[in-house]
Amino acid sequence: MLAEADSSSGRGAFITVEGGDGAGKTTLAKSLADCLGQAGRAVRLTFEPGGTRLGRQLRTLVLDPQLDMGDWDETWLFLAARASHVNEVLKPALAAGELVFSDRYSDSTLAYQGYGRGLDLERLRRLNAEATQGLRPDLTLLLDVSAEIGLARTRARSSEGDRIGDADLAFHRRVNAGFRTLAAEQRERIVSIDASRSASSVLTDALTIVNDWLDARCGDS
Ligand code: Z5A
Repeated sequence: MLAEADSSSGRGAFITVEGGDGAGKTTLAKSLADCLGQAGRAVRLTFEPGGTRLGRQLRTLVLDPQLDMGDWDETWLFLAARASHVNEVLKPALAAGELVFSDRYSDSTLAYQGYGRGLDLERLRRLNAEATQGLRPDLTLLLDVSAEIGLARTRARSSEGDRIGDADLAFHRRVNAGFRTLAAEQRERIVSIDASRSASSVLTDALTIVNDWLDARCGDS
């Protein structure tokens, strides 16, 4: 089995933003990248599935509501998108010393395919480690909001559904509970933020967490 490693072997820092549908990840990741970029840091904003050309094609397939697929088929598509993301975007950006924000990464597979679909968590962890070549986030911001609030936000934004977003409420509740379990298990890496509040309150908290983390990391080196 591949050993998991954080990005500290490179010069950059790898921060992921996770949470259920409509938690506000994309909104937050963009704002964080803007704020820290304006503060003079070399920042890279990327996302899954879809941070590469292959990833965007796989995203279209995996979210297509007209396409039936098994739970493991779905999983392999997310893992293939992740493998290309690691090779083409994440590793080069971290090697160049960038501060990388990824809107979703490997915790999403544990939450959605593991806790949501009920697939074997240990197998998913092993496959994640292979697809990522052991690249773990240094810090993860978990946007915690109820499935009801999250889905109401995404449905207010668009009536167009997708294969995973359209799953029933019980599925989305399991996903959110799964994210909370992951956060409780890995307090050193995953920090939860109450995302039921305004986007500006969420951003303020996230900036404090990230800046404190960056300062502490700087002090350690
Ligand atoms: N998936 C998976 O199953 N396994 C995996 O391994 C991976 C992913 C990587 C696509 O991801 C799907 O793939 C996703 C999980 C699954 N499930 N679905 N569907 P995605 O990230 O592209 O999809 P998403 O989570 O549904 O993204 P989203 O709908 O765009 O949600 P978001 O990024 O968390 O929220 P947002 O776009 O920032 O905001 C949504 C709306 O709420 C928008 O109108 C905002 O203006 C508004 N908003 C944002 N923040 C707030 C606050 N704080 N208050 C009020 N309104 C807000």
